[in-house]
Amino acid sequence: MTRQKFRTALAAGAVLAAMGLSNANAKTYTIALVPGIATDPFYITMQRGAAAEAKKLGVHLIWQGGASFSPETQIPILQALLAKHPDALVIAPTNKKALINPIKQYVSAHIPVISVDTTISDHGLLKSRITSNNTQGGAAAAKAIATFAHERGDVAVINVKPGISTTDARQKGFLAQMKHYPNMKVVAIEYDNDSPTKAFTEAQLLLLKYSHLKGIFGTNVFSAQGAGKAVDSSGKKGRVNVVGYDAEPGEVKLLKQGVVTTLIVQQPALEGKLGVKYAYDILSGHAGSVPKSKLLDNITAITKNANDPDISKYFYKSELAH
Ligand code: T6T
Repeated sequence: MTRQKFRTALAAGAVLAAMGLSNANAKTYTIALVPGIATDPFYITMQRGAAAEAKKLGVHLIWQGGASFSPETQIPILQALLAKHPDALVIAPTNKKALINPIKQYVSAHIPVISVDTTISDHGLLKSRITSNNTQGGAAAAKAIATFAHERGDVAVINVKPGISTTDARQKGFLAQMKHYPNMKVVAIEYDNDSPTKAFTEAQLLLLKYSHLKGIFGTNVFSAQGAGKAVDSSGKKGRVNVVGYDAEPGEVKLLKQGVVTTLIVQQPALEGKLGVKYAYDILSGHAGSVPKSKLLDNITAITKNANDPDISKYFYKSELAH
């Protein structure tokens, strides 16, 4: 900026300030962030990233999630929020199909919608989709299990429930990669409905039924926690390798103990940050800079590198930002 332009800008700012128009007249956008479930450190970490970005941009952030990961709890939250008419919605839909109609209501009300983490199958309704590379993460989990098992033996999967874009893709990536190991077999796929106690019981039963089981892939926080605790309490640490997704404190503890041998870690704080940033860009007339799809890399944490700061900085937090 030339000196002259700088002086003019300063003068203009002073006039606006004198008129009380500088910040007072700038619109404060309200962005709603609806997680899959409010109590999961994955989404809590996402909220922290979103809150920091909202603060930076001067945006009002509403964070509202249900007590369970299900369309039955998420849809009423969306409907109540719609009555408040936020300027944009950033959402982790709990089902690929069931959330299409509730999201359509936002689109009809001219509220831009961005999906974060999970998504819906009707991508046309969304301004942007932000997610991790779940297929790659599933394949990485299969590679880790195969390495520990010397590419031999039976393995099982504990997943959440069918119909969730992220965990479906992880399972798909895992199964596709397992095909590369002719001496390995996926003997069971269980669904825990996002309950750690259900995952624990399922893993215990798997350990009893398949006495030579070499590994279990837990496809998210609660699935991995349940599998890890079952292997630990059965004394099978070292014989059955648990490879899990995510990195909340309980999983990280099991990783450090060597019960869980690998964690596929996501970047929820970055997802939250980008969700708010893209919504703000759309609202402030910069929609052109927002990608239709943003795929984030995963980080692989293993027992040996769990204390390395370059890895541990990605571990999830359990407290919301205020
Ligand atoms: O793994 C994450 C998330 O990516 C997934 O969509 C649902 O489960 C988590 O929240 C972890 O519990």
